[in-house]
Amino acid sequence: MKSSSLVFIGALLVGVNGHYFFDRLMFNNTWSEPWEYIRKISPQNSGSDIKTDYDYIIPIVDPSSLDLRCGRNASTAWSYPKTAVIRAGDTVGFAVNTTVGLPIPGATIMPWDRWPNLYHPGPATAWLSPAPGALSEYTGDGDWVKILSVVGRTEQSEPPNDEYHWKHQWGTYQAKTWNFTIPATTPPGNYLLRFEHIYPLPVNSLQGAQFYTNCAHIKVLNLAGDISTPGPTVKIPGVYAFGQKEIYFFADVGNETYDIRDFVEPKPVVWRG
Ligand SMILES: *[C@@H]1O[C@H](CO)[C@@H](O)[C@H](O)[C@H]1NC(C)=O
Ligand SMILES: *[C@@H]1O[C@H](CO)[C@@H](O)[C@H](O)[C@H]1NC(C)=O
Ligand SMILES: *[C@@H]1O[C@H](CO)[C@@H](O)[C@H](O)[C@H]1NC(C)=O
Ligand SMILES: [Cu+2]
Repeated sequence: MKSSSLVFIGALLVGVNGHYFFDRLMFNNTWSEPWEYIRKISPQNSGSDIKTDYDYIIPIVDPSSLDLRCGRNASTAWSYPKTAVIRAGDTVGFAVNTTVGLPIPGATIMPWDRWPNLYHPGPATAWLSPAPGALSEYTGDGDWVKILSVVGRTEQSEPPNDEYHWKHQWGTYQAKTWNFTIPATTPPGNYLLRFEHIYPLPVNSLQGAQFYTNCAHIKVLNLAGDISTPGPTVKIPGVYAFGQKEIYFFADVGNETYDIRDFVEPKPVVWRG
């Protein structure tokens, strides 16, 4: 009895948390190695010396935290990732959870936990922030511009999931990777390229909305010399507020009354170059 209830608690703790990070960058039509071009993140401080993969995939839940910028403890480039050289107008992509760490000692790992896909419903975005100097020195405290917003389904989406009778399935739902272009008129220079997925949840749920984000180091070339000014810009953190109605709502499995056509994208608007 005792052991089965422990297993049950473990299943609950782990099972409700299909979490993820983005550890691989795709450019030049090639997937790089995990964390090769993406800033490494730190595990959550769980109080235990043993760090499991679960400690790495824990989402950011405080939108005012510095960790909203590039993931946990990643506004400094302590892992010194490489810089990907990319032409403005080229396609890049991020992949989900391709590295698996230590399993959680004694826990029941549910099949949906740490699946390499965007397990949760919700919108995805991508962002650029120019580094005034070397990317290894840049904390990301400058301006950010949004270059992608994925709400509804696109040709990249996984097939519709009939298990849940959602009005309209989120475009990135259960996607393993997502590709997009760097705007053709992006000024040349060094940038942090940030990918973000939000799992909207109401304030009074287990912990509120979950933010999943990682940053790559890229150098943009603009060979055509056709350059425009990115905007509008925001600061991260600062872009979202705790409780903001566009993010803090119930969009999950089981809310069959929610229709993603009602989703209002949080600011700022996308810069398309
Ligand atoms: C881009 O890919 C091509 C082949 O697909 C390869 O020859 C070239 O070296 C790659 N460039 C970079 C910068 O990785
Ligand atoms: C957080 O980043 C610093 C570098 O800024 C690094 O020295 C430290 O080990 C990181 N913390 C954790 C818990 O990994
Ligand atoms: C993104 O592009 C890469 C490289 O071409 C490809 O492996 C991957 O399947 C693409 N992802 C999607 C969702 O189409
Ligand atoms: Cu989760």
